[in-house]
Amino acid sequence: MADSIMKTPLLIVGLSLLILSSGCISKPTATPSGGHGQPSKVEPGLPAETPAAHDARMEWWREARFGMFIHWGLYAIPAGEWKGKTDHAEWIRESAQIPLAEYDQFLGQFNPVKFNPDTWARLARRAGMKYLVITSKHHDGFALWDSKVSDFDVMATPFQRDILKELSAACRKEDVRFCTYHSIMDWHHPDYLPRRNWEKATRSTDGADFDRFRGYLKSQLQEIVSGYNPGVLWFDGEWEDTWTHAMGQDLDDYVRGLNKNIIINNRVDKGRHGMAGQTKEGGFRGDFGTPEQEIPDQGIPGVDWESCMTMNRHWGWNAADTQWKSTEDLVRKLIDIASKGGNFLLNIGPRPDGTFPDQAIERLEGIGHWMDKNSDSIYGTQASPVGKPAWGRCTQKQRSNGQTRLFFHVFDWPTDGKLVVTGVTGKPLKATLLDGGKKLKFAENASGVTIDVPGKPGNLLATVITLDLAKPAPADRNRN
Ligand code: H79
Repeated sequence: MADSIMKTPLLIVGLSLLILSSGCISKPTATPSGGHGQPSKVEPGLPAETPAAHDARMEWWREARFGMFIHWGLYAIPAGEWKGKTDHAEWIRESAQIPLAEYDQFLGQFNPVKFNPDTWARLARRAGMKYLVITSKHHDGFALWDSKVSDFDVMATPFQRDILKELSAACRKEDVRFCTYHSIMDWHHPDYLPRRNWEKATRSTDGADFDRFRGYLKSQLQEIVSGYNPGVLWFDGEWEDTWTHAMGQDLDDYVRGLNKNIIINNRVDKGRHGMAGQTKEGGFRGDFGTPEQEIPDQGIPGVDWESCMTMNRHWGWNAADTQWKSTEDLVRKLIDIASKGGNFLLNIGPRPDGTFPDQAIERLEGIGHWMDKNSDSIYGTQASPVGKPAWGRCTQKQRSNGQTRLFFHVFDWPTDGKLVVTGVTGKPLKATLLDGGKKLKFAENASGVTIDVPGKPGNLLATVITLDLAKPAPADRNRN
């Protein structure tokens, strides 16, 4: 939703975060069972998962580091504008207080004739994205697939094409892992409670049954999991009081029962720490934390997390939004996130004709251009062992020969041709420019390593320099 709409609640959340922020994040333990990037307490339901099984299930996701979010639905039609106000998006039914009968009329207008799933999947792959998460259903309740349990779906529109079916097939072809976002909050289903404050007088709750809604949610998820095999189920809209911890556990069990390899975000349960997104302690479900529109200042060792972010100021298509982040900013955000051990889920809000905004395509191509030469410094990497250097960021990889490779992402190129790295432990063996492989001279000194670099950066977005370190144990013991 637009930044401006949530100012008051965000202020309250911000204040409570300040109070709650220290020491509330689960750390990995050696005990078995599911949960949030690390095993957690014993829960009702499914048998416990061993740490090794958990690592195996998370492997592709940890390796991937970069994915595409897609927010698409009926709300793309008004393009963020309602009665002269242009700051709406996927929340428009709520933020513009559109009565249900009026919102339903978008059904007749949804006809994205230029939708080409192959183009979308190819744009994701070419940008270097390894997975794609599309809104199967956002808060408005509209289903992008042929749902047998709902008439509020794409088959009730002139388009009559199953978008999830086509996009999941296209993703398979392009080797992009297909995933789905599914909102728990539902402003359309008669059994969902509560009603919006402003519609309480006009939309009766007579006969509404939240348990029946939970059955509906499960039926839809069963259709999605069995029909399109998403690698991740990305829940949202879990914060209303009607959704409880017990319901979160139950839904997590249900979905994992449908596919034991599926990865589920922490918004299935009630453990999310506001927009900072990490999971509070206390046995809450979810395989990863979900910071929204922010990047945690420091990485959290041993905890899986993914920052989701918009390219401009809205998730859904907003024709008036011109505040696009630059390609440089986006590449550096990806690097920053990788250097802290997280994933980056970067959003696109397609237009109602089925095309991506031109500005989004331009940025995807720019990121892809950088990734073509430098993706080795992102995929399968781990958080920086040297913190945040003054000139940029660092990621690392363990190599099959036992050495460690550090990747230095230089944002501010040294004017004296010397890249100074402090805090490196281990014997440096070899330094290169990642793009092209040119060897660089280096010298060890008391504070670390100084690498001789060319006078100008090879890439203005970020130039990557590698430094290989000898196998830790014997080499380190021989030093001094
Ligand atoms: O789908 C996109 C947005 O529509 C949806 N999440 C992304 C991925 C979203 N953005 N903002 N919101 C939902 C509004 C949520 C606001 C809050 Fe709360 C609910 C603020 C206070 C209650 C959740 C719980 C966030 C902080 C605490």
